[in-house]
Amino acid sequence: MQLQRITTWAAFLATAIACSARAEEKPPSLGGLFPAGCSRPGTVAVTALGDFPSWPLKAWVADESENKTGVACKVLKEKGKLEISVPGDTEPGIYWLRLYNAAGASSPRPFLVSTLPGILEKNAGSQAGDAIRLEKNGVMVHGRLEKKGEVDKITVKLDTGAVLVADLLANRVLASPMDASLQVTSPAGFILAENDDDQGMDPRIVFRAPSEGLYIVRIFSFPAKPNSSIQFAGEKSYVYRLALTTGPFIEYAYPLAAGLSESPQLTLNGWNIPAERKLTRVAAVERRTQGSIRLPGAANQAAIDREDGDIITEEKYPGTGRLLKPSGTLLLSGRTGSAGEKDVFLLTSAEERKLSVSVKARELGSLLDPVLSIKGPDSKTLSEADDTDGGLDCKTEFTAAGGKTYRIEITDRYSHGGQRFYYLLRVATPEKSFSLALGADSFVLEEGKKLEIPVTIARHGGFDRKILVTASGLPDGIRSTTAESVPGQDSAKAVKLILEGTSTAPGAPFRITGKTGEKEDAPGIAGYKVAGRKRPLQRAWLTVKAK
Ligand SMILES: [Ca+2]
Ligand SMILES: [Ca+2]
Ligand SMILES: [Ca+2]
Repeated sequence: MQLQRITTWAAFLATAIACSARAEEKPPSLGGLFPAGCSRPGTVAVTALGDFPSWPLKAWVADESENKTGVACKVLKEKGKLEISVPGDTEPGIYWLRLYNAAGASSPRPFLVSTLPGILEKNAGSQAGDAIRLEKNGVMVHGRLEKKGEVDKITVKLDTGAVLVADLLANRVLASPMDASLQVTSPAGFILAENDDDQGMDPRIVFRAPSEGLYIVRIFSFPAKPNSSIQFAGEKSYVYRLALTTGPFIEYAYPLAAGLSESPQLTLNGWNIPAERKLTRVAAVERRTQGSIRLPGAANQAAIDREDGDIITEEKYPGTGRLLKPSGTLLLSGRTGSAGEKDVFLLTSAEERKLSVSVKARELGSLLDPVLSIKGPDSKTLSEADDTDGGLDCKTEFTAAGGKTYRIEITDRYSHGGQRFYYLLRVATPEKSFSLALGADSFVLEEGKKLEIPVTIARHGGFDRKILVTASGLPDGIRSTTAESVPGQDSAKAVKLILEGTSTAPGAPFRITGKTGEKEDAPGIAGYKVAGRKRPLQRAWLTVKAK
C-alpha cells in the first residue's frame, strides 16, 4: 500500500516535471497588449494577449530605433499579466516588447508612450455625470471591443466652437484585425459626424461643436478581413487607442522635407495649433532619415524627411520655368488642392540621365492616393505608376535624354483634392545600394547542432559589388560563418549563414550585417517584417537551447 502510494506520487511528480519541461519547449506567441500604451511618467497593469505555454516569461523592451530604453516590463505571477513602467524622461513614441522563454521568443509588439494623460475606456465618461471635459487639451483613451456587437461610448463636454479631433489607432501600428468606425452623436443619439476610414482603415473625425454641451463619441468595428456578418464585430484582439483632443493635433509640416544641416522654417498644418506655434524649425541631423516634429501637448506628431537636395514647394515652382537642374536630388512638396487638380512639373536634364521618381503621400498620413505619369517631349506617356510596393504610393524610373523636356504629372486616383491631399515628389539618380532581409524575427540554435539562417539580398540600381554577410552581437560562445554574396551567381540574391556553439545566455538579440569593404557603401542590416510597422525591424532574436 505504502509502496504503491510512493510510486503514484513519483509518477505524478514525473508527469508534473515533464509537463513543465514540455511547456518550456514551446515559445510564447504574443499578439498584442492591452492597454497598448500609457502616458509618461506612468506605471500601468497590462494584459498580454496571445498563447503562453509557460509562465512566467521574460520580457525585452526596445525603443523605436531598437536601442535600450528606460521603459521596463515586469512579468507578474499571474499568467498573462505584466506591469510596464515609463520614466518621466521617456521620448513619446512606439516601444517594442518581446516575451521569451528557454524555447524561443515572441514577435515584437508595440506599446505607445504619450505625453497626454491615458485613461481606460471603461473608466471614461459613459454617463452624462462623468463626461470628460476637454479644455484645450486631450486624453488618450485605451479601449477594446471585446464582444460581438460591442459599441464603446465616451461622453465629452465641449464649449461652443470647440474643435474636437478624435483619432483612432488600431489597424495601423497595433495591427488589431479590425476595421473601425467613429461617430459623434448628440446625447439623444443623432449622428453629427462620422468617419469609417481616414488613416487606412482607422477613422478620424474633426468636429466643431455647434453649442456648449455633451457629445458622445461612438466606436464600433467590422473585421479587417470582411465576413458575411452584418453585426458589429468584437474580439479580445480588438485593441484600440483613441486620441480625443480639443488641443493641438499636427497633421503635417510643410514642406514635407528638410536638409540635414539646415534648419528651415516649416509650417505646421492640423487643428487647434496656436498661431504662434505654426511656424517651426528642426534641428540638424547627421544622416538621411525620417524624423518627426512634435509640439508640447499635441496628440500627434508629423513625419519629416531629412535629406540633402533641392528642397522646393509647388508654390515656389515657377509656372513658366523648368524644374531646377536635376543634377542632384530634388524634393518637391505639393498638394492636389482641389478636386480634379493635376500638378504638372517640367524637367530638363543637361545630359542623358536615368532618373528614379517617387511620390510619397499615404506613408506620411496624406489622404492622396497618388498616380504618377511621366510624359516625353512628344507628349507620349513613358511611364505610369499608381500603387507600388504593396501600398498606394508610387514610384517609377525613366531615362531622360539630354536637353529634352519631360512632364511629371501627379493626380489623385479618384480625382479628390484638398489641404489634406499633400505629397512629396522625389527625383534622383537611382541609387546603387543593397538591402538584406530575414524571413523570421526569431531563431533557435540547439547546442550540438547547426542553425541555418537564410538571408535574402536585394540589389538596387544594378549594385554589383561582392557583399560579406555575417551575424554580429551574438552571445559569448556562439560563432557565425561569413557568407559571400557575389553578383552574377546564385548567392547574388540569397545566402545562408551557419551558427553554432554553446552559451549560457538563454536568449539575446543579434543582427545580421552586410559589408562590401568599400568606404562609400553603407553597411546593411538585415530586417524582418513586423505586423503594423511600415519599415522592418533589425534586431532578430537568438535562443540557445541546451542539449
Ligand atoms: Ca474603418
Ligand atoms: Ca497642386
Ligand atoms: Ca496610388
